[in-house]
Amino acid sequence: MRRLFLFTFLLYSTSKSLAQVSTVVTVIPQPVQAYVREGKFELKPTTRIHFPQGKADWATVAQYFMGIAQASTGFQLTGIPYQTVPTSLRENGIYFIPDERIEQSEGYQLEIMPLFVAIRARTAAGAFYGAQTLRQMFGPSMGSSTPTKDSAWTAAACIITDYPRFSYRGMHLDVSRHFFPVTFIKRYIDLLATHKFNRFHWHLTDDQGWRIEIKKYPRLHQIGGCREETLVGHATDAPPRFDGKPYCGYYTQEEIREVVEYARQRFITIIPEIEMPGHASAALAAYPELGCTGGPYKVAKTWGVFEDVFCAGNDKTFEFLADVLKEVCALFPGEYIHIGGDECPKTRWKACPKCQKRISTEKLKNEDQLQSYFIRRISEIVARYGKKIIGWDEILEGGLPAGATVMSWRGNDGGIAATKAGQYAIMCPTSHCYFDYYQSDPAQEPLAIGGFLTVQRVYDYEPVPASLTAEEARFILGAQGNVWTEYISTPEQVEYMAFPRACALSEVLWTPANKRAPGDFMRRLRNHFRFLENMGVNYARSYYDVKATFNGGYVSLSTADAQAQIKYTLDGSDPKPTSPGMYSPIPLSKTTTLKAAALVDGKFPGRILTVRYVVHKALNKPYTLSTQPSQYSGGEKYALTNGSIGALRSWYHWVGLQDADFDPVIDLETITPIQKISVNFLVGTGYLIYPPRSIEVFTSNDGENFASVGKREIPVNELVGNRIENVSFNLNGIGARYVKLVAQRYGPLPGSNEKTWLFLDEIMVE
Ligand code: TNX
Repeated sequence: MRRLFLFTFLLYSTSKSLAQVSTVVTVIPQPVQAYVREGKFELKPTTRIHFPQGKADWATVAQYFMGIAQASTGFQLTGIPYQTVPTSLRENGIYFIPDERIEQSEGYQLEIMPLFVAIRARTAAGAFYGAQTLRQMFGPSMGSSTPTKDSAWTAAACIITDYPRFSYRGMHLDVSRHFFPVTFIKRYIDLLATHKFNRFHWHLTDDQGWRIEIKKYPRLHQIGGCREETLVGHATDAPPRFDGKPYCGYYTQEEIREVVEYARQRFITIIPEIEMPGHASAALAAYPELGCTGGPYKVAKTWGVFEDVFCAGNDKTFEFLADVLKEVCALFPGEYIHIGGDECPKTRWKACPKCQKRISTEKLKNEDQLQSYFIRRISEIVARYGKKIIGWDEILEGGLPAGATVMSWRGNDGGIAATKAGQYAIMCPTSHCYFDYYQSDPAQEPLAIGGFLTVQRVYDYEPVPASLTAEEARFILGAQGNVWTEYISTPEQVEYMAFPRACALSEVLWTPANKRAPGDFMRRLRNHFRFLENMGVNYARSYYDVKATFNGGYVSLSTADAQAQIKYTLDGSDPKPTSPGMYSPIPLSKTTTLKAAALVDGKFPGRILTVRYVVHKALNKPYTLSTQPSQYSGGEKYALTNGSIGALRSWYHWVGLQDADFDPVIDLETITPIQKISVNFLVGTGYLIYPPRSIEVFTSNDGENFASVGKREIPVNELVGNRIENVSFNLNGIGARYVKLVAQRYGPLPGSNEKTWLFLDEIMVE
């Protein structure tokens, strides 16, 4: 036995002299080290799966692998427990072998040889990750849950040494805003396990629904688990519209246990989140005596932050939460309970005699310290049940309780502050980890909360902030992708938002930083897409979206996938594989609707881009502006005359000024007859984008003396909502060299000092 062991270990060390060939290994996340060998292993109906006897968790891993392999191959594989590690590995066998010499607790060595496969690991978790790698080595067909006949079940011979970079590799799912059934939660867990995630943060309570049964307080799921109706469209749309349908859902304790066990078998620890003191409307609707005003309260039916929160002055609140947490701690075996702590307005506490009394008796300075008091008390309660708390980075405000772990979401600062205080942090800044954000041009994507986060940007994420010392960096446990579901109402949409961004994050969390390579990741991702397809995952094809720029009268098209060929049309029809391909910029001499899509292996995997370019007399003409745009420049210097029209939800072509008027003076370079001048403006009051008060147009031949040729006051009666409006002026063929347009800003919001924005896209001169 020893001999064979030594022999295979020798192989590892001599293999270092071989060139490391990675193109055969298309696994995600990328393993630490992979050496390709001659030949391949073939899985046959007669292949035996060998695993150690008397080790329940190892048997689970072997069975898990057999389950997957049988589902996709249709083979009835045989599992054989062994008593001692066999002295020689038999032909046609896949061996799971406990091996104390593997250093990392989640590490493994996978040896795929033409005659056998060996997965060695110190723990069953390591063996599980080895099995996941082996599964991907068999190719995309191994993702299928129904037998596929036409596949050769072979894996390239190789030796892979692998272990994770971070110990906390998390994905989150909000089941409060929308509820997802147990069947989907299990599937989500499977998808996480496939990508070697080991934590599932289950966001179980929020304003819009309490989703976990608590035996002592049945009204939580009975009342708190139901809302009257749900907002339709975006929270910034006005007037708000509702669907008129009650929306209910919760998990029984039995279901929770079932999910916990399912996750355990996939080496995933669940972190349950019970939100407090804010995001508590659903709990207050069920037990109004826990709020400062006593209610009545309603389960929220729209999205946002709500002022009614748990009363911090009432001891009943803590008794109630202690009872709730007792049941929660008993259900979830992990060491952590997430207690929320984010976005807790202090309005009610300021006006609440009990809260104010607490502030004085506890000698607290203010409501921030009352929040800190609240969290500290809860952390003591959780400690009594043998657990530790995680909280959103707001738990730093007013003092971080000892032993608490910070989940840093408003950038990296919360995480940095925690590590500097010698406490643990999990990173999930909105900038790189919010998978509820748009992943491509919002104009083309399904409605989402906002933001912009591409798969490439997720891949570029570095969880350890550069400002940390090596000692502080040890306190960064890892990172997490967050899937908030205000705008995600179906399992399909969860998959769409989570994948492939979770694939990128899995590599950020698993693969050593110096082995990460964006180009190679994209190459493997293309292959992995087929694996996801076979798993039936509704991943976003946004990666294949075509981007267009119109410059100097020419359109250039590009897509993130360098191997794709871009096909386009200029006649409004959908592109076909036989349509012209984009090889050099396309000249446009008249207003045109362009359609384009990326062709890969004879198919269009992504969306068809549709854009309208306006060719007009001011196209590409230079202009001056008194105030230059900063953040929203429309992408180029003369974006107001670049022929590109802005879209709702998309900022690409809009030029925005905050608290300033637009006053472009366009030089048409020669005296030009003008029939019409028109301009679009954007209204998005939720984003402080307001209509102009007025628009006035002037012309001139010398650039100094301007005459007004038309002025329009913009009615301000319909102020709310998101829309695009157009204003046009008929000039009846006046000849002029210079055109000046003055769009007067809306000005500060009445009753507040907030500065509004004004957004224009194009000044069209015809
Ligand atoms: C902020 S992240 C929240 C959530 C929202 C999310 C939407 C955090 C701790 N709080 O309640 O769902 O933004 O992106």
